[in-house]
Amino acid sequence: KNIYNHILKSKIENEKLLAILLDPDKIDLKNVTVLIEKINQSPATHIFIGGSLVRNNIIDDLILKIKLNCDLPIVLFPGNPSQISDQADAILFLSLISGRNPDFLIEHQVQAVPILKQTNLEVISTGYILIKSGTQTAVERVSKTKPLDRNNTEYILQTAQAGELLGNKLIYLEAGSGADYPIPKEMIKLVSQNIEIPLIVGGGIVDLQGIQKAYDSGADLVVIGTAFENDINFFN
Ligand code: 1GP
Repeated sequence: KNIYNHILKSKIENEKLLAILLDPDKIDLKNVTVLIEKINQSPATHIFIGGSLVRNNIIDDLILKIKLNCDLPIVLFPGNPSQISDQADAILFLSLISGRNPDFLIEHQVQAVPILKQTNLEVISTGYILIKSGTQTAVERVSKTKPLDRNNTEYILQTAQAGELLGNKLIYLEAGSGADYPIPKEMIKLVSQNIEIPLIVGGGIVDLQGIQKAYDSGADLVVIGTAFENDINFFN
């Protein structure tokens, strides 16, 4: 159980981290070998697995297949408790603190406990903050919550700080998968400079410059989903 400690150590040593997000609904198990080959050639340090809605029940098989050929830590990034798999190494135990839907603030977490207690997953408490970034994304639709207004930077910072004070170990600034635009660099800067815990940034990052920009602004870990999904040679 040392995934969080590694993230913390990387933050202290200013070593930037990169997660590739795999949505089980968008993956054909037959293509996993090629996918893993590409991930192994990429600068990724973590694999995140999850989605807002996962309909196809391949999470266990997917993780087992990844583990055959890849040593990267596998972290669940679940949209709901049905996406928990004992085969992963850790889970981002998310609370959608930007929203005001009790299901995503605490009910899903309560429902997840009996499942989690039967696994060896490292549980990493994460304050998840959705920021309005163009047209509606899946997180907004599925969680039935309003993303925070990207112009209200003070309120966004206060939300992140509230998450930290509540004991979250990570803050995740989310634009939403496939968002029209990523989290602005000024916002990343403001939040990263005013919290002590590591900062994850994701959503709408479509090129390598976007990743670098997020790092330069203070992101400790960047998540790439759609761009890699659309082009497995993204990191070439
Ligand atoms: C979504 O932040 C992740 O939860 C990744 O977003 O698919 O836009 O890269 P993208």
